[in-house]
Amino acid sequence: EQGWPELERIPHPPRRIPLLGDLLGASRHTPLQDTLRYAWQLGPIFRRKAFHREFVFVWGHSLAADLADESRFAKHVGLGIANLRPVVGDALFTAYNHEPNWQTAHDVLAPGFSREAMAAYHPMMLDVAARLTGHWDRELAAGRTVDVPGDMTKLTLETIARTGFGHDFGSFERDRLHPFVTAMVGTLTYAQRLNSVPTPALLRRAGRRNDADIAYLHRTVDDLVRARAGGGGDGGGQGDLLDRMLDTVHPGTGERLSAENVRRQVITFLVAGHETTSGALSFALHYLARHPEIAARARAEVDRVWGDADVPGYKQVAKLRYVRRVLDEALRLWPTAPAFAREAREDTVLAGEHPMRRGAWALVLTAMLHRDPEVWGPDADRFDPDRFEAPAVRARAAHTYKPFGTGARACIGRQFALHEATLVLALLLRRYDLRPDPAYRLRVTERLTLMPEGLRLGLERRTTPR
Ligand code: MNH
Repeated sequence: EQGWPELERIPHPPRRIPLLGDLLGASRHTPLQDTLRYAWQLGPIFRRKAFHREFVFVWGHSLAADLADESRFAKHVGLGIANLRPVVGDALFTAYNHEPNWQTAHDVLAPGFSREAMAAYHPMMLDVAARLTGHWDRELAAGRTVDVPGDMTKLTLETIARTGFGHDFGSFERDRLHPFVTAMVGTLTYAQRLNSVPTPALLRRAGRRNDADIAYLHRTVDDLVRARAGGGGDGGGQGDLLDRMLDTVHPGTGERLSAENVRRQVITFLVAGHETTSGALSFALHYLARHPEIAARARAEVDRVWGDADVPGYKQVAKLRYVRRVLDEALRLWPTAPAFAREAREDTVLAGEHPMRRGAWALVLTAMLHRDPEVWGPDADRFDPDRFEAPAVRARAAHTYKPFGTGARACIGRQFALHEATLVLALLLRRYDLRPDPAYRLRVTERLTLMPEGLRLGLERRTTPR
């Protein structure tokens, strides 16, 4: 039972192989990019079969807009997300819509993403950014190029750990990844692999390593919580995410988050709060290095808005409209969370054409929606931040740009990510000229998120005008 009574009307790839369905021949390392190739061939809605299950994919803008209708559709927790539940259970990202802890945690944490909270995080974000530029200055002095995705991942992990939980992983002071990151990436990779095998039994060894990874994540977070509860931790007492979770009693229900739920939320924020932002920064830096004229425009804006200030104030970040558009455009071409799933709340008809039963679901392929030629034109593959100038945005149909998902379950960290990434891009543009490796061709790796593989940039310290 697929929940799509007229499934046979939805196009599918020509080659249908028993058991493995359409997945045979697809690389297990790039499932998203394989699906994107099918999308071009098969059109705005299509299906693929794997292990006797049909998966429906949607990317046409009118279909995607209909799925954004919150009265008829909601987030679907399935596939990769459901596989994360052994790690993070009913925390924000992985909660089923009906689980009470979603609303409780959402209400407790929402003020942690308010404008006031963001202003309080701003100086901490500057501190972490200074560790990045310190590292880049040293690489530059040693005549080395920099590892963009690696360093952006260190930056964003340190930022969320510091602002959220007053914790310091010391990422810039180590040669290798912090074991927490290794364990986190391990569980993410395992979750993705679960999607490409018919039964977890085939991954028994990897499953044991996964159990060890999860145990390590739990231990680390429990230490962090204990330190805070004991009054320690260098971010304690200033209303960060951890304080809120430990202290807040929900005003409506009188509920408090359990210790187990807090653990799940901390892991969720450490994961959700860094990979995606790191990818967004990395893609943006790739395009800035490739388009010197765009980098020059962005830098001119930074110089104009920041003036002589050595470091920008909180309000000077939101004024960087063009830098922000560079980021928007990077997230259009490579939305680092490249898809999200929607399910029917009741029996309904998708876009007046495809009947769906209650609970039937589809994946919205954001990465394709963002290149729909009917919305973005025949040059949709071209990097052009001007697409996000206000008149162009106003002229565009609603629900055509969804890097942060949609509806009640959209990204709670959106403003956080945009503030952090805009700030860091601006600091880097102000400090360095970016020199791309002319031989580099963009290759995109997939874990649960997208990242430009092997991207290294040369740097020159900028001398003029400051
Ligand atoms: Mn984030 C949900 C993308 C940064 C914390 N995030 C989502 C969703 C998308 C998304 C898409 C919706 C997924 C779905 O519908 O299943 N998030 C991003 C991107 C960036 C990002 C592209 C950076 C760029 N996210 C962040 C940051 C944080 C964060 C930073 C935390 C500080 N995101 C979350 C959480 C959720 C989420 C928590 C789940 C929200 C909910 O379901 O209530």
